Amino acid sequence: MWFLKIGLAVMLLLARPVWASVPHPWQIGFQPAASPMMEGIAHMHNIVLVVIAAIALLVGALMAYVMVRFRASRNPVPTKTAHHTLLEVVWTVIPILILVVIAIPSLKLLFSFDKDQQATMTVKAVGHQWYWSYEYPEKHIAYDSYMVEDKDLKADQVRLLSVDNPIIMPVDTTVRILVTSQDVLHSFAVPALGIKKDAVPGRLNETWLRIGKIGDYYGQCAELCGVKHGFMPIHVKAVSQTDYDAWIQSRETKPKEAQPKEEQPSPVIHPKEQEK
Ligand SMILES: [Cu+2]
Repeated sequence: MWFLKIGLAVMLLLARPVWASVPHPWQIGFQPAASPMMEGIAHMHNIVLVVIAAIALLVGALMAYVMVRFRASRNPVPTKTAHHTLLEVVWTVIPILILVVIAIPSLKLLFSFDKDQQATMTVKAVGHQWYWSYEYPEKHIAYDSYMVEDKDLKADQVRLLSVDNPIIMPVDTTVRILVTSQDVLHSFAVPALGIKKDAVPGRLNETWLRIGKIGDYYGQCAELCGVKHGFMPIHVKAVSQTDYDAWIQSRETKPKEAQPKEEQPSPVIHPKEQEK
């Protein structure tokens, strides 16, 4: 069993204490899934991959057969057949059935990304040219999040992906995510969490998130939004509930000026009063 021991030792060496979801050189495939949504996407991807591989093999084999079997030297007098009703019905109906089989789990997955009524907290992400700002409406916390420049990069930070103020989220908690923009179209995308939601000025898009393991998850703006589009990364820091509570407390004890001002409700004018 020596090979098992070596295998285990290699795995332990490669294992990192904290999960960091970043792209790697020569990576193929997705970043490891860290949310139910991304697990669903990876699963769907695997199903479709099998289907398309089978179709490509079948069509490739048929083409090869036709090219060899009906080549000019082997088949000098070609048949004049132009229609074959049964064959035409079969090659129309089978692809439709395949599409229906793909569409059912695909739509189910798509609908599951929508609102989650069981969300216990809310985080709002607002896109700006060119940074993100985050709000925790229930806790009256709001702050901006800028990319760390190359010259300021610390050893544990990732170039073009680390930010000064990440989003802090507790693990195993269903979080409602609201996404909007203050200027142009942006898109809030974090691959390992399976999230990509357009940030549209004047519109509030909603989705949800439930992170399974503690770690750092990186994403980027996924909608071409101007010259610094590639320099407004997203860093989601998933922490334990205790660490999250401690972070909330540390934010709440900050001086009042640092917190966003409560918006003054605009006076409501009754339509009848307006007519007078
Ligand atoms: Cu953007």
